[in-house]
Amino acid sequence: MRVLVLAATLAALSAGAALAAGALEAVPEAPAGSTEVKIAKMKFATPEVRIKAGSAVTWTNTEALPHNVHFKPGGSVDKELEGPMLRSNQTYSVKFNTPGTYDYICTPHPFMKGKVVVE
Ligand SMILES: [Cu+2]
Repeated sequence: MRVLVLAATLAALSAGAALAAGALEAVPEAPAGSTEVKIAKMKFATPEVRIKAGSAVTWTNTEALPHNVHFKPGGSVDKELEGPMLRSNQTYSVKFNTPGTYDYICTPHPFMKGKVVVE
């Protein structure tokens, strides 16, 4: 019985941790199975990607002009996330914990738009 109570407590704690992490979070490295979106010619080459909750998207800037990925609050975005400017061949990864639709732009080029649909 004590083991069961402990297991339930641990489950509750990890659920709390997932909530604390928010709907989306930057991760330091591209996790295995991360979906890649290339940035080229002032565009997100795959403007809409579909992933499963708990997986990640990794953006790679393939051109000399710096770009970033910027999620503003609204829709499924519960907290603003503005990625660093990426130089050529730099990457940025975001993990999506909650199903929903996440729109983003590039901060200096707001006409660059993309969307991550999390199922
Ligand atoms: Cu840009």
